[in-house]
Amino acid sequence: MKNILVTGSVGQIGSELTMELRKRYGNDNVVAGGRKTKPSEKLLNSGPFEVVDCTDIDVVNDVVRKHEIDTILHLAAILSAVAEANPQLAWDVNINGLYNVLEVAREHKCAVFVPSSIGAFGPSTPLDNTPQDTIQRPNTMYGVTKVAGELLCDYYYKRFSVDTRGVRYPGIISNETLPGGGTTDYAVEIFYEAIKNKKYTCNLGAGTFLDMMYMPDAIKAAIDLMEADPARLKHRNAFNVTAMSFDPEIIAAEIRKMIPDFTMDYDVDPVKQGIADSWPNNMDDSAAREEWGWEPEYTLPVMTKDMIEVLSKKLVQK
Ligand code: AKB
Repeated sequence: MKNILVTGSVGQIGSELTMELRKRYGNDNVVAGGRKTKPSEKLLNSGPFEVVDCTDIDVVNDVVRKHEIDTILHLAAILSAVAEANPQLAWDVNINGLYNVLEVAREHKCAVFVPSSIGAFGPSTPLDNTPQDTIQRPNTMYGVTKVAGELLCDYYYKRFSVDTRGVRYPGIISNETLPGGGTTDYAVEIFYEAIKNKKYTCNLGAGTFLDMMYMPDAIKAAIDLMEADPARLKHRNAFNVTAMSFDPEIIAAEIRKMIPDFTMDYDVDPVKQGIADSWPNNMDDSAAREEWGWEPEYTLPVMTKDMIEVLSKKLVQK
């Protein structure tokens, strides 16, 4: 990776991944691509920024040519809850946008990282210890676009030798940029509300187990996979990766260890609950461990402590 483009660099993962890539590969060598949302000062001032709407292939092509990009980390996507509210938009961004990026990558011989998600699974998938290779019949537009995206990336690798790689991210917990319209967002919101108001109303019910990961591990997964020896990769796209699995009760109890008077009640969102119920409770990520040495650093207690410490300082400063 020498000259890198990150699409969706203003989003939850993109904003932190771009900064880490700039630290490792040089500020000027990492182009932050973003669409509507205003980029942070940090992102704007630390390196090149380009307005990139991935649904416009000419724009993607121009930016890749202008900056002599050899690697694209394609983070621009519509998340699960927004995708259910606007399936046409989700198809356009998640499928047509990905197709454009892959076509440009084919022409310019770029490597491409594309995140898939636990959303690529569905109700007929084995939901416990979900295997790497298993039934994928999602019943959400987000899931449909994620499975199609995994297959498209495999196709571009086999047919055109585009170096495509990807992971199936679980819910990502972070303290820098808020997630934008996912089903797992509660696991971030709970920290903000616990610190600000000592109470939280959860939109997923007790007993809803989902895989989760702290942002530093999510960044590590992307970079480690892109740096991995290609000869060892049997799966390439869509590696299961996870760091922890919990339900709302378990994370609330963990937060209570540091904020003892924190309380939580429930107002379940039926759409989000339906989506969450169709996703794995916990995935088997042994293929990622074997093929490129994946190993998360953050457990639930370590992540919770760090989230509360970082956010407490950040929210006081505001
Ligand atoms: C979402 O909830 O939509 C995302 C995801 C798990 O892909 N966070």
